[in-house]
Amino acid sequence: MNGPVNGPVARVSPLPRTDWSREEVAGLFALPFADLLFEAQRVHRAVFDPNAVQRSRLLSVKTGGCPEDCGYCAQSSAHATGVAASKLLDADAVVEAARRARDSGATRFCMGAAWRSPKDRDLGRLAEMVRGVRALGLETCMTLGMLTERQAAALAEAGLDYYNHNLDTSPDYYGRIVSTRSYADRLETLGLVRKAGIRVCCGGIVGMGESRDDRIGLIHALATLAPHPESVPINALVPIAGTPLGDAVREGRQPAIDGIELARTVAVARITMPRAMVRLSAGRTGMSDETQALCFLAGANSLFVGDRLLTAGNPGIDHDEELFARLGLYPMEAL
Ligand code: SAM
Ligand code: DTB
Ligand code: SF4
Repeated sequence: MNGPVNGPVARVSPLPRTDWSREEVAGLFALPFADLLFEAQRVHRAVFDPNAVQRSRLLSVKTGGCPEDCGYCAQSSAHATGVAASKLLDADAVVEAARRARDSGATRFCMGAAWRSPKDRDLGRLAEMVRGVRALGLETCMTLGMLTERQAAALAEAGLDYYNHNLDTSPDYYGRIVSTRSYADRLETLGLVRKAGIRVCCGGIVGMGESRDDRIGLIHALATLAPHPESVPINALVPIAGTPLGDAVREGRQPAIDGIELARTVAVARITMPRAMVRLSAGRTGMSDETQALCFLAGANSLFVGDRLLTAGNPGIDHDEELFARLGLYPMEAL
């Protein structure tokens, strides 16, 4: 018999555990696909309405010219990607974009900046953005790079609901994708965000040439954060021309993530972090509707909507409305 029914499955519970062993996470990944999706559905249904999907909208509030060398990123100044660097947007322009996002059905507005870390002098304007977006009745999220304790406290004071800071991959593979910061740096900022009382959005990217073991390592790292991140974005690499990781895919040296392996990753995130919003994040333009449907079945319950992520494209609202209708999905009300 293939399915270790008395193995990892027996320990699965909708109550969040943070003591997952690597072996348990590996055991989940190794389950027959139907058993894995069945467990993911069981956990998902114990915690969430399985047909409700939360919708977030992204805006790049400061684009390009980033001093970090993340091998996947269009905005790193280490890569010639053709993305022009721009200054931090005015708060008014950001709030206007948030209003449009709200009117098109998003409940969370995520503001991203291509920084290693914010400058203290930017905090006033960032706080103004948070206050303005919140006043529209939207949840707020920012992703600005590494923070100091004081910066995290200032963002919390402004009312920031979520901070996005991804671990991206396993601790073992991390050095292959970024050299300008360490896994420990990421964990430190995540700790400061938690300490400031801001909810954590933390996930990773698949399809960067990592092994199954690295995907296990990523989910293990996330699922042993205590408490778990409230949001877990699972990004599929968007192969950006001019980036080392993007070019490897574009030139056929590296395959894109397999849809079934992506769905497995989503399912293991769902099972190990039952109360998290698991977001099928970047890379949906490269996925079939069937792959996305598998990911919802595997427990994804959040998406980025709109035709743009930060710099890359995203399926537009019309396509997503049609997909929702075909699958009988509906928007999740603000939590
Ligand atoms: N500079 C900040 C940072 O790195 O934390 C915030 C912005 S950064 C663009 C946010 C996240 O987007 C990254 O951590 C990465 O996980 C994801 N990302 C960036 N480029 C991507 C790509 N080409 N494909 C998939 N995910 C990507
Ligand atoms: C996350 O995990 N994915 C989003 C958000 N957090 C900030 C970003 C995706 C970026 C995709 C590439 C781009 O638009 O340049
Ligand atoms: Fe900079 Fe973030 Fe892009 Fe890395 S992922 S290069 S830190 S914007």
